[in-house]
Amino acid sequence: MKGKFITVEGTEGVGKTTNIQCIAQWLDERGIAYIATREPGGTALGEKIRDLLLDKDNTGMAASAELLLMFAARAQHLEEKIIPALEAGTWVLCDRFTDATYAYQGFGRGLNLEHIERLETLVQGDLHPDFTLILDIDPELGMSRARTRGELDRFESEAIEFFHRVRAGYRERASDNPSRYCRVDAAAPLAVVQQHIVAALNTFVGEG
Ligand code: T5A
Repeated sequence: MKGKFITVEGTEGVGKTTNIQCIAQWLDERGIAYIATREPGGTALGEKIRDLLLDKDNTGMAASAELLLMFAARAQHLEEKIIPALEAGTWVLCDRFTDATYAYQGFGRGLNLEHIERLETLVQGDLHPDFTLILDIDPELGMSRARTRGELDRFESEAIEFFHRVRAGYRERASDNPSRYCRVDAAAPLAVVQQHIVAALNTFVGEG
């Protein structure tokens, strides 16, 4: 792929949306062409699937149905948006990707990680992000930030123990593959968080 694929991950209210703006600015300053997108979502079909996934009326959704919907949205996203952009040399900046599936459906819901790996191979082949920023925060603090934005969605309505498992999943993935992941303490003041993010990006492109 000619473009680079950057993903941003973390538990609820960790500051992904806020810090994606910082990464977008870093790309703009270098004149790098990019698209910003998100999962679940990113395409018309994917956004409809997102609505189903986040709708808290869907309380009875089976964990395996949730997993398959995540990958259905991802398959569309890859074919319609991500792969064409990367092939054209455009960078892709994505708010969540498959690490979220391992963390939420694998570690959070307790689904078999090998099953997730098989779906990942089926849907992505050997395409993986080049750089993944994991914003790490105590879920209690993240949820207190998320609550300030209003009504909670189906995931945000989970018990706090769920998010502790999700966080542990992200940490494990980051420590297993330090060359792809950068874990940043997202409880720090925003300016400090963004200094770390810029330093990590500079290192990623060999400017650090
Ligand atoms: N999901 C997703 C899965 O289960 N499996 C999958 O495979 C995928 C792809 C939707 C849900 O889907 C699940 C996970 C999610 O539950 P989402 O909408 O991306 O995904 O998830 P949210 O975590 O809900 O995203 P949000 O946009 O709601 O939260 P953000 O973007 O992390 O947080 P943000 O930037 O809005 O910040 C929250 C507040 O904190 C402040 C901000 O100003 C804002 O008010 N803030 C800070 N305050 C102080 N200090 C800092 N350092 C701060 N950083 C931010």
